[in-house]
Amino acid sequence: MIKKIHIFLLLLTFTFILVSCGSTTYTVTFIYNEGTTEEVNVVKNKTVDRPEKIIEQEFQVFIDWFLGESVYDFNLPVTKDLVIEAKYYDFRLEYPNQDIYYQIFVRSFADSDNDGIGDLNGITQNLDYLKSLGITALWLLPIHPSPSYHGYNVTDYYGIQPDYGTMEDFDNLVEKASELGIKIVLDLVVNHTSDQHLWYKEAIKGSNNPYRNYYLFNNNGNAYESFVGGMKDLNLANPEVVNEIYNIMDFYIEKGVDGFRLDAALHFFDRHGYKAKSFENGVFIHSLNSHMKEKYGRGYIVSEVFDYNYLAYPDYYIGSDSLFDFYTAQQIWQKIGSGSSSYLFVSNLARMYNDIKKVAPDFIPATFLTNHDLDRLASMPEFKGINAMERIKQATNVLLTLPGNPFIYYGEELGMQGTRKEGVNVPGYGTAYDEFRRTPFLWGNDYQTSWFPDSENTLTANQQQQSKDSNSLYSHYKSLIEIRKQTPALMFGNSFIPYNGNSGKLQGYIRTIETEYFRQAVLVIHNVSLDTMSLTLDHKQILYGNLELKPYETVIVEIDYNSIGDFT
Ligand SMILES: [Ca+2]
Ligand SMILES: [Ca+2]
Repeated sequence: MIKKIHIFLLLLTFTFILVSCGSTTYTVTFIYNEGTTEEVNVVKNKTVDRPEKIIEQEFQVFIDWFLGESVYDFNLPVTKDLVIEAKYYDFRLEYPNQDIYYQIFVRSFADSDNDGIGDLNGITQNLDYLKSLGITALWLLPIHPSPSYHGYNVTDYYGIQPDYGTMEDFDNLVEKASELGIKIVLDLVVNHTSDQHLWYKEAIKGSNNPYRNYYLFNNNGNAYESFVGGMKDLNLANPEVVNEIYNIMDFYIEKGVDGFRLDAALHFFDRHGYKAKSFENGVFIHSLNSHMKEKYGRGYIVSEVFDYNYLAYPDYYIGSDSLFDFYTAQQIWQKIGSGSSSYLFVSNLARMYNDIKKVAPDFIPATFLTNHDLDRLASMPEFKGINAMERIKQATNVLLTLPGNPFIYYGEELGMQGTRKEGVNVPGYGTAYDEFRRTPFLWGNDYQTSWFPDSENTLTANQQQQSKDSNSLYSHYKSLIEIRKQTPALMFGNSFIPYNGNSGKLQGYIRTIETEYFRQAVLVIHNVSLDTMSLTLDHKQILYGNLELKPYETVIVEIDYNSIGDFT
């Protein structure tokens, strides 16, 4: 009892002292990212400690703690309740269209209902796979009704190929992908339609039909076609056709799609006896892109100009955010793959980048190693023979350290094989050509499709196997993607400065980024030779690899931004 009285008196005294000294406390509220808050009580006229933890989200860099518009001074005594907010530089806001893409041929990717054909629900159910691989955006090959297996002759731009599912399935995919921060870009095939499209069925009824001018008929009544196989070129000079295209774009942008891949842009204004000029195609793309951006304030256009010569690329950048970089792809095959004239690799790329930059300073090259119209990388002669896997991995290192948006063709992360075969008869399928470049993704589980009997990948390790192997190509992709995402100088912007130590054995470049709050310089060096190369570099940290480069290895180091001049 006496003890209790003592404690009571002690408390009373303590309270009295506190009150007599005027020692009130104030609440300092720290607001972290996404509204997470933490409250700290501070005695009047004392200082508050700077929080130790900083919550950075993907593609954000912490700037500082702000009281209102000013950086908070943690040396100041606290004299009232305060709300101090963390501010971040968000690269996503500055570079809204820079992503790491995964290109999906829906028919071959993932089958959700066991009919052997890949479908939209199969993608939705494997978004966790894509998220874990690290990609941030998907390009879906055509998803609309079409008489062909590949879908590039569309019969209804507002429908979903029944094999692939329904419009509800598509909406669900967009919603679920968006929840994971994965964008969706659709193949917009408007150079031509199927000859089974309603517009064309009308157009052939006679020269007075209202749809006649949707196509390019000559005096003999033949509609122009850039490609054989029931694909009739649209008349893109007809404002009614342009309006139809605007409506298709609006329909999907309003569904939450993030942009479009323009198929066959090289052929937009071709007609009977006339080859389109790159300039007029570029200006047309500009009209589509500005329609989208003016109406919705967002969107992304990546154009397919199937040309290994880059001279026309600047014209296409008049209207495109991105252009598929066939030139760089070929440089990678030749100079990384087969190793011919490797000493020219970086200087060749720099020359192209500089030419494009004059026209489009913010250009985003859409880099790739291969796609649905090309043989698989692992099947190319350039990537066969000695050190084949090392060279495939180095090609991956190049892809994931160059400027722009890397596009990974599904299955490349597994090193799938596939080559075009010229009209061979495939038992159980029929005559096949490009199907071998577009074969079922190797899940090794129930999602694997079976619409085409693949005979080229019997020895390729499947996804289940490769995900358990830290040395697999899949694991390599995953780690390089992770490094790119965590390194703003690699992920954003289009800087590319040749390294001054380039030779026939080493090819390197510096990637930089500079913003008001953050700057970074990263040096990437590829050993393109069969010799082990030991490097001595003054660096801040090694992001990947090590300075003793074995044949076809790559090292990525962060260097002091002020020392760039020492390396260039
Ligand atoms: Ca299916
Ligand atoms: Ca055309």
